[in-house]
Amino acid sequence: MTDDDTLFVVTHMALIDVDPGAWSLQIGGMVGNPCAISLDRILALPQHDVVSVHECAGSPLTPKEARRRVGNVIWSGPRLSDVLDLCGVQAGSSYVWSEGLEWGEFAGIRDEPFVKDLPLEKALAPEVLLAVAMNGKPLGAERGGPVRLVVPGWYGTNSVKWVGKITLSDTRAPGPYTTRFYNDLTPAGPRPVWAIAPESVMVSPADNGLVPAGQRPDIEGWAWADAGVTRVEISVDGARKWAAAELEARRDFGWQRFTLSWTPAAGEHRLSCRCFDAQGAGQPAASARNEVHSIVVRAV
Ligand SMILES: Nc1nc2c(c(=O)[nH]1)N[C@H]1C(S)=C(S)[C@@H](COP(=O)(O)O)O[C@H]1N2
Ligand SMILES: [Mo]
Repeated sequence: MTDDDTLFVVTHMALIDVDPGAWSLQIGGMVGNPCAISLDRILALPQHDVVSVHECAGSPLTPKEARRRVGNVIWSGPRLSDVLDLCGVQAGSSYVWSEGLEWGEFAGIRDEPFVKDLPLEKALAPEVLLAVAMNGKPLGAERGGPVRLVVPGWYGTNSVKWVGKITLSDTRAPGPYTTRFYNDLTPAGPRPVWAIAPESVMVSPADNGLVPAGQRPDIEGWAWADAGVTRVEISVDGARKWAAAELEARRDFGWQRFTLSWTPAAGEHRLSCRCFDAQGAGQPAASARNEVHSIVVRAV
């Protein structure tokens, strides 16, 4: 699990400090009963814990760059579906828009709130929370408190901090963060940056680190994917031969530890790892946010 202190903090426009006493969540659009929900009502609903990997998809201006800002945390709060039930979702609605309370400028765009959207099916999934706590502590201001959306299994950009407004709609949200940014170009057309693609990173040994020659140091790391990871492979010869690593089971939507022992000869070695998810999808070799991770180590 990743500490709040070591987890990355990202915002496009501004960090804000929201007064919990003054906060309320406006829910409108295609609902039977538009309403404002206070923090007390959020806290009175059944609370759930979900372990989840939390990963930034990287800058929307350079979407193919691997940034690997990632951690693994426990979110707590009521299910978004329980909160939406208070307002009665109308038949025919198919997207849930969520909006942050902050204002500012990003990439030359001004006067546009941070609005994201989720297909209704994902929004109603049991893992999607209006989180009030992370790692057992109330959400701090930088983390998006008092209440933020969390969408386990999907990139961090979908987990709207300082959420103040939720709108049910039969279309995707029209703002820059859903239309202009956060759409990957694929042969089949633009694809929203939603579910996390398979990814793996080695954390030990360290890149450019030293390992003892002739002994059996473990190669260790983390692998994750929205669909769950079923196989991790490691190469110790510059991505020519691959061996299957040992892989731990997933807890909720968390990342999974992998390990492999090897006996390096003295000299320099290029190590790479790659993983495959439950649907057989793997990682691109290059030019992708989830490209194969490689490191160089020297055995002495
Ligand atoms: N209101 C709001 N929510 C937001 C953002 C933002 O700019 N404004 N950035 C998103 C992005 S891109 C990421 S990666 C995560 C980062 O969450 P963290 O700072 O808690 O790690 O918040 C998401 N939620
Ligand atoms: Mo992000």
